[in-house]
Amino acid sequence: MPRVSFAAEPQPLTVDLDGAALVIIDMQRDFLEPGGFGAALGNDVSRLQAAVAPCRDVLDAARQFGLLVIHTREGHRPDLSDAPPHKVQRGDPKNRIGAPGPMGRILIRGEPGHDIIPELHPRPGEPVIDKPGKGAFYQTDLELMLRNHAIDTLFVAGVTTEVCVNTTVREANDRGFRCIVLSDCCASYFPEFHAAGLAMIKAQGGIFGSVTGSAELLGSLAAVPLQKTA
Ligand code: C5J
Repeated sequence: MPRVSFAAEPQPLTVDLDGAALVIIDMQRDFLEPGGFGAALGNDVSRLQAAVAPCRDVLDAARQFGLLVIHTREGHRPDLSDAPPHKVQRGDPKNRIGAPGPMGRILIRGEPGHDIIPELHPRPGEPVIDKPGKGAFYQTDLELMLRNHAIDTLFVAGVTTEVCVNTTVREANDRGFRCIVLSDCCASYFPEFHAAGLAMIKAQGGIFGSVTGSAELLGSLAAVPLQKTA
C-alpha cells in the first residue's frame, strides 16, 4: 500500500498506509441524536452533527484504500455489572445510564440508542469495539487487534473530542501508537473543549499526537495512484 504525506500540526507527516487504521470513536445515536445520553445530560446534540459528513468522507476513502476500519461504542451490559456505580449514579436519576429513554435504555448495549448512526454504520467485517469506559483500550481487545494487524498509526475520528477521543489518544500514545486526530471529524458539545482537546494533543511537539483535517488527508490520498480494494 502507498505512503501519503500531508500537512499536520505540529509538523507535516508521512504515513505508510499499510500500518495505519481508522478508528471512529462512539458515533452513536445516544451521543448524536435527541433523546440519548448526551441530550439527557443537557447537551445540545446538534453540535456533534458537524463531524458526520467529514467523517463519512474519510470512512469512504479508508474503505476504498482497504485500511483497517475500527468502530467503537461506549455502553454497558443490561445488568450494569460492567458499569462503575459512580458512573451510573451521576446526574438526574431519570436520565442515568440504564434509565429508559426514547431510544431505549440509555447507553445499554443492544438498545437502539447504543447503535452507531446510520451514516457511519459499520460494514460487515469491520470490527466494533464495545467499551465500558471512555478510552477504547480499557477492558477491550483493541490493542491485540491492532498488534495482530501490524498497525502502528491511528487516524482518529469521533466524539467527543475532549472525552472519549482524548482518552483513547492518550491510551494509544502510552502504548506506542502514533495518533493523527482528524480535527473536523471530531466534535464536542462545547466548542471551546473541542479546541482545547485538539490543542492538548498537538502541544509540546505533539505530546499525544498530531492533528490534521479531513481535507489534508483526503487530498494526499487523491494524489496516490490507486490500488483500491473495493
Ligand atoms: C462521553 C464520549 N462524552 N464518547 N462519551 O460521555 O465522549
